[in-house]
Amino acid sequence: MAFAVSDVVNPTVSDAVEAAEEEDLRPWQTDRNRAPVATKILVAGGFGVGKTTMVAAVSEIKPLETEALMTEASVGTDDITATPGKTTTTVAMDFGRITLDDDLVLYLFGTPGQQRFWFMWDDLARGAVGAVVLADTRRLKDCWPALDYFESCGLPYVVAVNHFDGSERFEPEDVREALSIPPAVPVMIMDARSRISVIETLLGLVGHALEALPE
Ligand SMILES: Nc1nc2c(ncn2[C@@H]2O[C@H](COP(=O)(O)OP(=O)(O)OP(=O)(O)O)[C@@H](O)[C@H]2O)c(=O)[nH]1
Ligand SMILES: [Mg+2]
Repeated sequence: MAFAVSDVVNPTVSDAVEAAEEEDLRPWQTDRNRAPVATKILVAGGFGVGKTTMVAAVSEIKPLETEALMTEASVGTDDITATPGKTTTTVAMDFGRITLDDDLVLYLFGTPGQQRFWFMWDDLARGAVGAVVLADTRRLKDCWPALDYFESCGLPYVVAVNHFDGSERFEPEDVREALSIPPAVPVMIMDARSRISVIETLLGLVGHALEALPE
């Protein structure tokens, strides 16, 4: 019996410890003299390009994910040939947070990839300082709607090329040319699964957004 109880209790305790470790308080949360700059960043791009993966890879809090299982109803609508292992999709948004330096806090909002949820973009974009548009070189045109959207609303953005295993590698300048991305917009290679790689992209976006600010 005791054995059975410890079986149940142990995972709960370790889960709590893990959660506490994950959600360690940052200096800006404990020091009243600090006034961190809080910024909202969007993570956008086509269906299954790695938006949820990117937010989860970098978030210092347990990310909010709104994943729903994909059913047969999505066959013919959502193309999973490039990501055959994909069984879920984001139906509202992803949410995560990262403290970049002690006084710069980024709140990351991942958009839903399926076209039928694009009506949410206006709400998600409100108040954002910039966006990361993820691109998969096997399906570059999937990121056109996101590029058009940020171009038309004037929100600073960077393009992050998320190379999937087995896909052909391209240089950032090749992707820029293929997508006709303006010279001022940074194009970077990123691995959405790697925290360091995602942080590099976010730093690039913050720098680009600061440059875009009026003097
Ligand atoms: N090999 C590889 N797989 C990746 C990479 N990024 C994401 N994946 C996988 O690709 C699949 C899709 O990733 P998601 O993060 O769910 O993509 P998403 O853009 O959030 O998808 P939607 O919300 O449905 O539009 C998952 O199975 C990930 O594990 C990557 O850089 N390399
Ligand atoms: Mg997602």
